[in-house]
Amino acid sequence: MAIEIITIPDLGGAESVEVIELCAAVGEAVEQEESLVVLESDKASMDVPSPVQGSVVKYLVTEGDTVKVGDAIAEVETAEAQVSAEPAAPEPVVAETAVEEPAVETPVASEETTTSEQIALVPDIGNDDKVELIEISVAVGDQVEEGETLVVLESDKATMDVPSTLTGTVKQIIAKEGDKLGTGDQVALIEVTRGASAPAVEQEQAETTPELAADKPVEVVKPAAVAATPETVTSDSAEIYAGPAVRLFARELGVDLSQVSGTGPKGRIQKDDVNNFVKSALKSGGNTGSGSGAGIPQVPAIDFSQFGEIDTVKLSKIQKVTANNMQRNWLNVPHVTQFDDADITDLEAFRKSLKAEGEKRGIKVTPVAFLIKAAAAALVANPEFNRSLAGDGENYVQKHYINVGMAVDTPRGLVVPVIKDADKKGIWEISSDVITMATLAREGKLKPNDMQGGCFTISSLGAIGGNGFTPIVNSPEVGILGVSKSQMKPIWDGSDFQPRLMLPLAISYDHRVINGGDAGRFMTYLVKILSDIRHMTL
Ligand code: CAO
Repeated sequence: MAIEIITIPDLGGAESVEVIELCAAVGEAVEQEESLVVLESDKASMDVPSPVQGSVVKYLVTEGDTVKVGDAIAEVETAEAQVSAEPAAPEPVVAETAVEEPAVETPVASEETTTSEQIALVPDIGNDDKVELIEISVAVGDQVEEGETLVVLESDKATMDVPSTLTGTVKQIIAKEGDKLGTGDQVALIEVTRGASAPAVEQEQAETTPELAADKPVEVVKPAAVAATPETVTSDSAEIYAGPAVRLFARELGVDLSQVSGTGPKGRIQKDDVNNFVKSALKSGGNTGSGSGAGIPQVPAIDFSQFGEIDTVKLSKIQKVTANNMQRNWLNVPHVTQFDDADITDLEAFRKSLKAEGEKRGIKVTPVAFLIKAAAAALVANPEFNRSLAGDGENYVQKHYINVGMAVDTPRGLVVPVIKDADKKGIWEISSDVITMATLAREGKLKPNDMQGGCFTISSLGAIGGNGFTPIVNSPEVGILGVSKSQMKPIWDGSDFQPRLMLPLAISYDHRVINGGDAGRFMTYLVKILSDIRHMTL
């Protein structure tokens, strides 16, 4: 048995084309010359036939992917060694070639060393979701060390480096930019060279089956489980089943294809579908773009270059998601924002008194840590803020756990890591969590799980400045605290003005779930415990 990696053959001049159909199911037998995938350029569709007979182990592309000559599209398991019928396709990949007289295609095993080709996989990324490959950090021929970054993945909320689990030379990059990868998916083929002291079992196996060297399966390196089926892609544009010509047509008309129903095979969107959509939108006076609908006029597209020099810069995925979420939350949530100042003179004195011990522990106690602790206490005391509206509009969900998110501004965009069980943690532990999460956020190494499960969010601009701002609720949470810069102010104590350090706070809340009275109580409680942190211990 051998695994053949099937690649895109010469496309007759087409640069890059779209995969519009996967023709066989995983596990299905394919004959030589039977179609594996259908591609579509802006001019024509073309079938990519399998150069071998076998069964499909895995597709390495999904519908909607853009591919070019030489890209790997599928793994096909063949019954015996076959020379690829497709001259442009690379030779079969061979693994663990501790063979004395290797076949021409197989890597060399000298007396001193054995060479094997192994596949580096995506390690555990913390959940079952597939995330987009946004950057390939190595090139074919590069020497990589174990732990060195092979590719970078980006989820809705964070980017993550995928380190190589192997040391060796990159022979082939199996994944490509735009692919959706999850734990266990294949990233790259690495040629690993080992010393002569290869394990006995490998030697023996190789000696007994030298003629099958080319038939041996590619060795898959940690973790063992490899995703066996192509996942449904989840990115907005990839979910849309339409060819590039139709996409271009839709772009020209300003049509958001996610709103168009396809009438072609398997729901594929055709040019007529776009035409009909525009006609019916014009008739009903609606809009055709990605605006919110509901009669909200769109901001017109403007060619700014007519006014001066400009650059157009692609938004990062996080920036796009943030933009969508902000618009969604702003339009869906009836916001009210309430303001107050907390007297943090004593709190700051206490925080500063912890400095020496903090240095010993290697932890900086930041103001945000106290705000998280105080918000957690306020959520316990005011459970209305620890609710979410249920999707049915008939119920709300009361949460009995307290997880507090903190907004962190990073070069890639805004992310909100979550401090879990903040009510059960002391200031040292919260401070340590804050530093860890903020560092991971800035390095783009947060895992999806680090950003899930929040009940309430804090957005602090205190280190930057400002008197106040109105934060947007991070729905489905119902409250968010905006913190501005503290200032010394003269505060009347009944007989004199006293210099007190006052911290401006703003709480925005979802008025569908929280009444003004609830918010007033929450804010008053928060101000009380920040002004006298002994209340936090009660
Ligand atoms: N008023 C006045 N000064 C403040 C302040 C406030 N509300 N909050 C923080 N500061 C001061 C701190 O005291 C600190 O000064 P010292 O070093 O002299 O103590 C300085 O500003 C820097 O603060 P920090 O960054 O150490 O602490 P933090 O509690 O503000 O934040 C952390 C901690 C890890 C969250 C932070 O480093 C960070 O990443 N902040 C990002 C905040 C952010 O991106 N906000 C964007 C929100 S967008 O919606």
